[in-house]
Parts: sequence; structure tokens; C-alpha cells
Amino acid sequence: MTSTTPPELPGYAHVYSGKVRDLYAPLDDHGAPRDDLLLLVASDRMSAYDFVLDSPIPDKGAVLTQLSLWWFEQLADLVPNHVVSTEVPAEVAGRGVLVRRLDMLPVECVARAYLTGGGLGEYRADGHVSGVRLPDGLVDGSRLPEPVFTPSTKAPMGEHDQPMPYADVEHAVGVDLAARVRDLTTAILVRGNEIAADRGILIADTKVEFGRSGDDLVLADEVLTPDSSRFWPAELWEPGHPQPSYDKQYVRDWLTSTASGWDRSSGEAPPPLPADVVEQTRAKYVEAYERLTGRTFAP
Ligand code: Q0N
Repeated sequence: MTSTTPPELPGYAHVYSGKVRDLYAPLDDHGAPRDDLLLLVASDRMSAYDFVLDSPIPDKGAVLTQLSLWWFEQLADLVPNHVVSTEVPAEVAGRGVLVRRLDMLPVECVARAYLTGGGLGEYRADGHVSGVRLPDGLVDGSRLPEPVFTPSTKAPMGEHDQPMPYADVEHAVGVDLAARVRDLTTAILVRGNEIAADRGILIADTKVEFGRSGDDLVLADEVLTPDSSRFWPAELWEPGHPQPSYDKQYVRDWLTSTASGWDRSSGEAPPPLPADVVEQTRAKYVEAYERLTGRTFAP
């Protein structure tokens, strides 16, 4: 079984659907939405080339949810997280998590350990990323001397996040909190790479979100999954060209092959994936989970 459209859950009000995740508010005894909790549900939807694909990846939502829960444990000494309970309706078992409802900071907190994507573009323009001067001679895929905090603004769905100058983060959340989320974001990526290093995965960059509950700063959303981070196969890492993606490579290779009949520049939605591409992609998500956690994924 696989899930794409947000389910209607008795006892919950649907609040929001992102590209791949859905949020609900639990209803109280009077049928009113509670203001202290949310149910975060990961779907089996997958995006590629800025499209949400028609073909779901079976168990993707559960694999990424279980991976995120495992990372929250690995990071618990660095930062508290929003997880309250994994006791959720049967329909979303394994891929739903009950979380503390927080006041979210209006910043996408990104840290980069390797240079690629938007960071590479900025570096090529003037040798900086997010205001930080980098050494000369870096190329696509180079490891950075140390992780750099490169925050972005939360863009509405369908639009791309924009780089956010650090001074704007300070303005938005205050100087002290800005420094705390900067240091936490880079610490999360460092810890993630320390753990992933001997398990065949490089984490090039990651996006995390924080919220506040009273005076507490709390890690929210998902953390260190292939949806929030660029995972690269360590044995194929070779600076100087775009690196293969740990999870999306089969999908990209097929979509850009003549076999798909799809023209990326056409603006048309991509076609459904063949069953073998779906299965190979599912296997990569499971492999990432099993390598990182040392656990066996049980659907
Ligand atoms: C929240 N987002 C953006 C769904 C998640 N614990 C929380 N408290 C209050 N709000 C949020 C959370 C969380 N997590 C986070 N929206 C609301 C992240 N989205 C992206 C799309 O999927």
C-alpha cells in the first residue's frame, strides 16, 4: 500500500499539505482543533526536477519518518525536538508523528558541508557563500573547510527559497537567536556527517526548521533525510562535476533518457515512472535508512 493524497483522518482536521508532507490538528473533546499539537504525516510522494511525480514510492513516507526519528535521538544532546508520540491513527502508522505545535521561525536554516547547487552559484559569482569568504579553487562537490550557515527565506509552494543575508536573520529573530540557530544548524550537519561518514553516505547540505515554545528553541519538521538534505554515495564522490544523488539518481537518469519521452525544458509534467525505477528508488531509501541506523526497515 502506498499513499499520495492526504487522507481524511477521523479526529483530525487537515491544516496544510506541502509537496510531500501533510499536517493535521488533533480535535479535542468538543471537536475543536487543539492548539498545542500537530500530526505531521510523510506521504510516499516524491519530487524531481521541481515536479511532484505521479508515481508514489512505496514506504518512502515511513522510511523517512523512521530515519528522522532516529536522527532526533542522535541529536538529542544538541537540541530538543518537537516529537511527542508515534501513537497515531492506523492509516498513517509508521509515517505519522504527533508533534508539539511551535511558533516557527521564519527562516529555512541551511548548512552546507560541500559546495554545490545555489552555494556553488554564489561562490562562482564572487568567492563567497552567504557572506562567508571561501578559499579559491573550489569546484562543484568540493568539501568546505568547515560547514557554512546559508539561511534562506521560506518561499510559497511552487517558488524557490531565496538566500537570506545573515543580517536579515538577525533582524527577523534577534541577534542572539540568530547565532543559536546558526550554530545549531552547522552542529547538526557536522554530527550527521560524523555518523554517516563510515556508512557510505556524505551529507552535502541540509535544511532544518526551528520553532519556539515559551523560552525553548526546538528542532521541528524532519531532520537529515534525503528530502531535507543532499545525500551522496561516498564511494562515488569526486569533486569537479555534479555528484550523483543517493536517492533520486535512477529517477533522474530515466526521466532524462530517451526512454521517458519527456523533455525537461517543455514545462510539461513528467510521465509516470516504470515499475523497476520505482523499485530501485524505494530500495535506495531503505538502503540509506539501514546503513545509517544499522536497523532493518520493517514496513
Ligand atoms: C510547521 N511547517 C513547515 C509539512 C511541514 N511542530 C510544528 N509546529 C508548528 N508548525 C509546524 C511544525 C512542524 N513541523 C512546520 N509548517 C508548519 C514545514 N512543513 C513543510 C511541508 O510539510
